[in-house]
Amino acid sequence: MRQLDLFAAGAAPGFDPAFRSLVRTNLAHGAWIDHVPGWVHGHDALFDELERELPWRRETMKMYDKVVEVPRLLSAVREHPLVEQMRDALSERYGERFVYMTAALYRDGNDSVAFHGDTTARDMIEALVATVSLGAPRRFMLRPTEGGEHNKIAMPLGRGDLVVMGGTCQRTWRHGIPKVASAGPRIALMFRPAWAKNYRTSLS
Ligand SMILES: O=C(O)CCC(=O)C(=O)O
Repeated sequence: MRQLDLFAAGAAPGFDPAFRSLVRTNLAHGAWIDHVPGWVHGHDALFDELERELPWRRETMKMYDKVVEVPRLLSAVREHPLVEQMRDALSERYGERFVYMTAALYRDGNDSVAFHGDTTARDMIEALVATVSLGAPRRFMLRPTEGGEHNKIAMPLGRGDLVVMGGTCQRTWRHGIPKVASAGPRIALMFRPAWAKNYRTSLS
């Protein structure tokens, strides 16, 4: 962790441990979303540091009979004092230890993640997933698992926003980041509890 780099890049990053601007939205079917706009301040410096320093890797996935590249870069996050402080604050607030910290880098509008419920969590009655968005905002979309085509919710997330998906959200809703014509880079910093041990981006 290169502390000096953080200060050189602009305002030193930090976050609001009191979650003062938190707004909860109850969705249908027992799902909910907590949104804390601008939870992280100095987010530009944190974005720059993580983009530069994390060991980003490419993954592939099977699509029909082809193996294609996953359209974003992925990394585990370890031994980062500020990210660990965020994890501890989230664990305390939500009463669950967020042991797995991972990151996804959406390099531009071509990078995306399809609608999904997280592996393992989508088979659980309830689960928590917290995401901090750094960099250029992207549209985070939600729709109910069943019949959600005309019932979509869009939230632009970036610049230090925190979102926590809870209740039945992984099972009864699907979430994703669609491709767009043009977008700056964005990092999603994700915090998941012990159930995520088989989640692919947690393993490296
Ligand atoms: O980029 C995001 O905010 C969502 C990422 C996500 O859903 C995932 O990696 O499972």
